[in-house]
Amino acid sequence: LPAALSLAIAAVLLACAAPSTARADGPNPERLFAEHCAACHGGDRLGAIGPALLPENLGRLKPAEAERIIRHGRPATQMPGFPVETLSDEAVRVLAAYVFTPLPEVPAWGMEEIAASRVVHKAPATLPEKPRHGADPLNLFTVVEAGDHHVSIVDGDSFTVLDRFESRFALHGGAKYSPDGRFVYLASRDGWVSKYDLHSLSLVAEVRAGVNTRNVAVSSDGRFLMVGNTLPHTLVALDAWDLTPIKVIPVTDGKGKSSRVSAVYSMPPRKSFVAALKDLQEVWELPWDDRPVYAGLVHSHEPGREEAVSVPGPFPVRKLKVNEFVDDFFFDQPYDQLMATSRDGKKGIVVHIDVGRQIAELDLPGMPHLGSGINFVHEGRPVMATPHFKDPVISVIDTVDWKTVKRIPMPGPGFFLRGHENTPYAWADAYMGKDRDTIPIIDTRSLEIVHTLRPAPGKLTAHVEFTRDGRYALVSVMEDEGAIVVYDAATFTEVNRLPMRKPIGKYNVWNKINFSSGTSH
Ligand code: DHE
Repeated sequence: LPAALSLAIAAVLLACAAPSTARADGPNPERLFAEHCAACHGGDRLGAIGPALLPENLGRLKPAEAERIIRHGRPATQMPGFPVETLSDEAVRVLAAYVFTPLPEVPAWGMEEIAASRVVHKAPATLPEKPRHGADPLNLFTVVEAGDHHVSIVDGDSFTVLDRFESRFALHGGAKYSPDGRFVYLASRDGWVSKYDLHSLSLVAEVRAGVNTRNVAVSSDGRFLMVGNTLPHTLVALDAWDLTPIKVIPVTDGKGKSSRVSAVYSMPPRKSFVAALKDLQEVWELPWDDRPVYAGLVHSHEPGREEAVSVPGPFPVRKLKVNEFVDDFFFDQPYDQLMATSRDGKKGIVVHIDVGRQIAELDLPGMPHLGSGINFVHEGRPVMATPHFKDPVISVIDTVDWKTVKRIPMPGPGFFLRGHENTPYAWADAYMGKDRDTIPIIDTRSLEIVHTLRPAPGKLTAHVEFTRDGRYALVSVMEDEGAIVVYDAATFTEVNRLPMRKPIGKYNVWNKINFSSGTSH
């Protein structure tokens, strides 16, 4: 870092760590914020050294928890506690309420702001050609630890942690890999996209692609990332090489109405990204190939393979009209058809992507969580299974005639579901119910629960991922003093337990890059 910048950062850190001792006597939230929070979180609340403090970015944080953090701080971070001599109970309440108030208008976050935010930690061309660790590079797990905002890289054979590094605040959603499994891309709720090299175990580059981001997708040729934002209403294409922004695509209907992005995924067989929109009755397809418009240098990690050619862009948008506002979605395994839930969670629809419109409705009440769906074959028919946020069932749907094959009763409404080609079992959870410490295991042949695990009685347990061969299942005990518990996937016996700080998700390189039918997209 340049010395002047280091000094400036040190000054701000000092200001964060040593809150003003002047007692706040007025309940004016703007004044309190400016005095006590702005130095780290930005005067506009869009974040600086600390995260953005906007309702959209705070995820599931409750106001009472926000008050506790203001009063006591966040251990192992720069966030100090503010004692009662500094902030009265009323001032803490006012501040907590303030950060849950939406901004009066959507802030500008275009090419200029995105480009200016970019940090290159290591020039991509200087990265090693071979892994600097002895582990199987395709059987690594990226584990997102929300407890102290860290990421652990775990060897999927020895179950040891190869690296643990501080992430941006509140990473969310699946880590995404380059098609060769070498790089991992992480998105934070604050819009930061980070690129990490699994060969050298180091961060490569970071860029803030939005103020509030849903997720990121990687093109299957490894050249592009597409980021879906809810603030502002944009999709942002990045060069996967060093995260240079390529294009900001406003999400509008062309008639003055704009929309948040629900999620964006890549559809490898179609060489395109697909985005669902929360506020327009449209699904967007954005091809990354076949349109030689954006001329530039195509980077390659294979030495000597860089070439100056025209590469795809500027991501022309194909708009598919649907009858619902789409929130959460899922694909059949060939990526021909897309299942989606309506924003009110009462209905499901099927969109045929080639036909370009909705072709069926689904009997899916109780807010299905399609993003966690899995595909498998049941009695010779391709089916998908999904948990529901509101109903204690897993629905199994035939993906040819779109009829419900079965609703499997569960101990509680669940969040995630995972399978693998090499096991007949699908592992669920009861995240939203009172038995949230259980992992029910379903036999995909009988569609019955055949076993229930309770890895840490009384503690929230959810989200499973298999090793590349499907032999072991890794389960998250999602508490601050939590763990990844490794089970033999055939006998359901525990084989290892790694302490982790609220490990919310874990992603196996092989399963993700091969788009395993049992994992998320
Ligand atoms: Fe998630 C994935 C949306 C709350 C943990 N979640 C996703 C994805 C979306 C999404 C769009 C897909 C991203 C991807 O992988 O490309 N999540 C939402 C919501 O709308 C919701 C309900 C509210 C919100 O706050 O945004 C929500 N999610 C949560 C949580 O509270 C969870 C349990 C913990 C957290 O956020 O700290 C949580 N979401 C996850 C995880 C994944 C995820 C672990 C990746 C699942 C996977 O296996 O790929």
